[in-house]
Amino acid sequence: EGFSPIAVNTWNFTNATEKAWSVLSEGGSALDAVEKGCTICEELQCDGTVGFGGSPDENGETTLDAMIMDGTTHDVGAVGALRRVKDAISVARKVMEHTSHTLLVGDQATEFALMMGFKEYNLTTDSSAKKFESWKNSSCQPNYWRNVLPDPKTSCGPYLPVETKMKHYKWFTAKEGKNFNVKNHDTIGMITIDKSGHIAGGTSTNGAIHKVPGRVGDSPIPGSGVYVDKHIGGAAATGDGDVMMRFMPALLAVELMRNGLAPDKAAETALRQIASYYSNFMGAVVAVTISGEYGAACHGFDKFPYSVVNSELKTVTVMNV
Ligand code: SD4
Repeated sequence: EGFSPIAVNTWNFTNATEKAWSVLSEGGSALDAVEKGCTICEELQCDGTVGFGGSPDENGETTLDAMIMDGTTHDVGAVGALRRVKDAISVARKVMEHTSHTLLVGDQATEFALMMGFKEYNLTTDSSAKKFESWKNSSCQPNYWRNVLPDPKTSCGPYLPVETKMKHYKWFTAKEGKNFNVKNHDTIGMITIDKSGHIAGGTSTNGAIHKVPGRVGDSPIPGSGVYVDKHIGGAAATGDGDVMMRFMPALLAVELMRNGLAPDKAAETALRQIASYYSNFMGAVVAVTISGEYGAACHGFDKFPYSVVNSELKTVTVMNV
């Protein structure tokens, strides 16, 4: 039984799709395709939201989340809040291949990466330093705190380093506070299927801009950022990860396809589930069946472009939903 290779990823990150396709069309594996494809986005700093030099946290540091999943073995490797190493999805693959763990985080993920031969870099660039400075100097910074002084309604206030917040902020237990988030939501999430029918999923992101240091998003969480099952297909999610990871939309989309839903309907239903609790969340899901049907849905975005290539399309094509 022949499978027809396909690569699908979130957003119009076509260089990544192109790279994955070049691996697949040379007979390479789904895992290599997804790793190499996502790596391209890490190198190109796709939209400033993948790779080094993007989304500085409240201390100005860029940290990375990434995951890789092998749909044939159901093996997963992931890193969360990876510091000072650029190659997030490749480190995730080493976690999968050289440990029996699923997720390593923070400084110790960095130590693991260095042990595996990856190089240490400062992930700050002129551009991320500028974003941090202008956020710090604005009178009302969008941020992710809630129920906290000085203004519990918006969490607006003068910039304070996190240590100072810990000492001097007053914490509310009431649910009156509302966080005032920035919207920067451009993770790469990719599904690949190779000619032997192996399916793989990958994600890579620098997360949410101005996040509280230590924050890990949905992208390195299996079932949330991406999920693949050799019998059914795969799905990947992008968007407001703090909310989305509470619903495991990638897992849900795959399970809905198992029950016979088409990929676009499965994606839409997974997002509806989230919207029933968080009507204002922003997010999108792409989904693919093991036989190569694909589709996507979004919520809260005007439109959501995603990139696809298979042997019918021949060239990488951007679809819009
Ligand atoms: C996160 N989901 O860390 C990621 C951010 C993102 O498109 O861009 N998603 O919440």
